[in-house]
Formats: sequence, structure tokens, C-alpha cells
Amino acid sequence: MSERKIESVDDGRWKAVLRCMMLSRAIEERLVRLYHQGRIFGGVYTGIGQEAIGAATSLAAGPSDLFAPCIRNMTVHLGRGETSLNVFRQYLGRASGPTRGRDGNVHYGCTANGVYAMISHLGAMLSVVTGAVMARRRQGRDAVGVAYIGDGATSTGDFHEAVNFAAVFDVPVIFLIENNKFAYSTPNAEQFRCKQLVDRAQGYGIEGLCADGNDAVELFLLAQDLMSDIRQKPRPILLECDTMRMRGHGEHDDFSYVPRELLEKYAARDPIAQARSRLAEAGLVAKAAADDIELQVRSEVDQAYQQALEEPVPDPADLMEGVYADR
Ligand SMILES: Cc1ncc(C[n+]2csc(CCOP(=O)(O)OP(=O)(O)O)c2C)c(N)n1
Repeated sequence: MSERKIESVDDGRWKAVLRCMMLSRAIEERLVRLYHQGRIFGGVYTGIGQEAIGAATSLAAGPSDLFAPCIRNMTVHLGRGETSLNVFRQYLGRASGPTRGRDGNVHYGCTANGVYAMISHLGAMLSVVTGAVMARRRQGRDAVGVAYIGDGATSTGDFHEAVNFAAVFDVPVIFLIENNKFAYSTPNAEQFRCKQLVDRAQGYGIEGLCADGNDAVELFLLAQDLMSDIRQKPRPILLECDTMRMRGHGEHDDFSYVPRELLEKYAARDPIAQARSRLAEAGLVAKAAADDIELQVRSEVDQAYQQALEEPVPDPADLMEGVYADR
């Protein structure tokens, strides 16, 4: 936990954190509905229930920092400046979208925002962001990185290679494990034998920390501290966040293998509801102001969806464009 107090951050910043989580929730709830109505090309994988992690860390960072979001990090895209319009273009396969209709869901990014597009192979983006941060710093430019990874994906060889490399070369990257208890239907107990994943930090000779992944306020304060610390004294950190995936792996999955009591426990710790009440109690974002943000994001989502719907899908004649580099 950070030593710093909630009041050390101004209300505008806290409103941005709330807005990011609310916008992500509103977009994803709409995507869920559209998926079940058969209106989405490809699958829908949401971060519903995990919004605090990406919102807090992406908004605590500086403008030149680099991010490797994973499947459940809509809040990282939004926190770094992606628009809801572009998100709908992506999921509706529009030619105007970030992948120009080539991909229907999570495999997009925006290098101008410092966000690398993920590829499907879990763990593979960890060394990409590590290398990118290292390269920037060698060029004398400022950068720290955040790489997001699920509990299941920490079992990949890529995870080991990236963390070990960053440890040896003191690369300032936060390897942020979102422990949501399941990798698809595989529970933690069938995935790893250590008590907590953060225990692995010791084996790499780096610091490891645990945090409540549903507490956006504490995470924001912690992320600010950690980022400023590793910016001054470059080194990687392993940060394990406790959270819960509140829907299936994707919308095709009824997640009947998840005990209902577990879902109820985390429903009572919803990240948006928690942040709202904590910020209201602290006198930083009143209930009425939070209600206004909620209304604004809902209407933004309606407009973005309608606009994306009216835009064209790609021309089949362009299919091979952007597949190979021109030589
Ligand atoms: C290397 C690799 N193995 C398997 C998969 C298929 N796969 C995609 S998501 C997923 C589950 C990932 O679980 P976890 O890392 O815990 O993240 P979560 O989905 O729980 O957020 C699997 C097995 C993949 N994409 N890449």
C-alpha cells in the first residue's frame, strides 16, 4: 500500500479514473449484448470486474510510458486515449477501425498512445514491452513499462524469459499479474504450486508486491509510487493483483465451473462501486458528479456505436493490403 493519501491527487484525476472504468464497463456491456444478438464479428472477451487495474495503472503513468495490454484491459486502451468510436469500429469490423476490419476483438493497439497491440500467444508481449523500454532508455528517452498478464499465462516460457531478462538488465517494467483465479476453466490449484504468484519474484531476484486489484484508489496511488521509483532507480517489479473475472472467458462460455459464492464475494467488491463510495466519502467526487459521468459515458457509447454502424466494412479487394511490408 502507498504511504500517500487520497487527497494528494486532485479531483480531476480521480474523475478520469472513474470515467475510464465506467466507459469500459458501458462499452463492454454493450458488446456483450451485441454479441448475443449476433452483431459482432468474432468473439467478445471482457474485463468486467477487473476495470480498476488498467484504469489506475494507465492513468497513473506519464505520457512516454509503454503498455502491453492483454485480453481484459479495455481500460488500458481507454486510459491511454483510445476512443469509444474506434473500439466499436474494431468490434464491428469497420474499414475505419484500428485493424481496418482485419481483426474483430482484442488484437489492436495504438503506438502513438504507447500501447502495443497484443498477439494471441499469451506471454509474448512481455518481452516486446521490455525490449521497447530498454531501447527507449538507451536512446536517452524516458520510459517505464507495464505488461499485464493473467495467472494462467504466468505458466508460459515467455513469462520466464521476459522477467528474467528485465531482472538481469534492470529494465523498469511492472509485470502486473491479474490473478482472477481461473485460466479459462483451469483453477489456480491446477495451474501452479506456489502459494502466491508473487512468490516467484524472489527466484528472479526482484521485488514482488501484492495489491487489491479491485481497489482503484489504492492501486492508483501505488502505481504512481512504483512508477516514479523505477523511473529513478530502474528495475522490474512483479505486482500481483487479486481480482475476479465476473463473466466467462469469453461470451461463448457460460462459466458454470466458477463457484457462485466466489462471484458473489467479488460482486460485493465491485471496483466501480468501491471507487465511487471511497471518493465520495473523501469529498473528492460527489455522488451527483459520479452520476453525471455515468450518464455521459452511456450517451457516448450510444453515439459511438451508431456512428461505427453507419461506416463501411472493408472492400474485399483490399484483403491483402497491410499483410506484408512493401519492399
Ligand atoms: C501460449 C498460449 N497458450 C494458450 C492460449 C489459449 N488461451 C487464450 S486465453 C487463455 C486463458 C488465459 O488465462 P489467464 O492467463 O489466467 O488470463 P484470464 O483469461 O483469466 O484473464 C488460454 C489458455 C494462448 N492464447 N496462448
